[in-house]
Amino acid sequence: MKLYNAQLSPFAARCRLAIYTKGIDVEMIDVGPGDVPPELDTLTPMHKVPLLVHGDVVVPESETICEYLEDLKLGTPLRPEGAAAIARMRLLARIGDLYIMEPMGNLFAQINPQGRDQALVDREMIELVKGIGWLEYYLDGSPFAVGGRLSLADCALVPMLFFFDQIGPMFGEAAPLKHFPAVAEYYKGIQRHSAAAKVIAELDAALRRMMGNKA
Ligand SMILES: N[C@@H](CCC(=O)N[C@@H](CS)C(=O)NCC(=O)O)C(=O)O
Repeated sequence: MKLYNAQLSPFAARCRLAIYTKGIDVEMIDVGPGDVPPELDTLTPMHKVPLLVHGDVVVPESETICEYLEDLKLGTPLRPEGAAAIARMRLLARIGDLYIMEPMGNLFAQINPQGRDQALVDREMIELVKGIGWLEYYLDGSPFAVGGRLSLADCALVPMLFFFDQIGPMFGEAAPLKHFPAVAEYYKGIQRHSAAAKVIAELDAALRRMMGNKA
């Protein structure tokens, strides 16, 4: 099995967290900016990472990849028990995908203060804060998003919260998580999980490389 991966991509990081926690053997093919393996475009017209290739099966989209790995029943299961807990897991991941990653992606494009569109930043910040506020409602400060162990909800949320924590200061908010105590408590707790800590360290290194390259 191979994963076309980018170390800085929150979507690829979500899949890496699932893969590391499951303890399964997946070859990582790193795709850098301007360094896209030519076969990628023959595998999908979507031109995005992550992309999983498993024999003849080609799976784009981080959530679909994570659910596919679950359905293969390899390694540690990452779905909680019971319909209600599974619905909660999917809801949290969906809040992240639809209402957090969307404004965060738009803000990420505005990191450079030169040429920044402040009206766009103000608009997207309102949306981002709204999305994190919904997480605040649904999280209870436990170290795992749902139940007593890591699930696909954590795989989705950990990379997002890493970026939320990091980009706040770039837009004048030194400690953005302090406004969301349950989310802050959760994010602190989940970092005691070794695979989550590993993915956060990888994102941190990749972000520093990117910022260093820009400087
Ligand atoms: N919804 C997709 C988003 C994937 C995505 O946007 N990946 C970015 C990297 S963070 C990408 O490959 N962008 C290249 C492009 O859109 O051409 C997922 O969940 O996997």
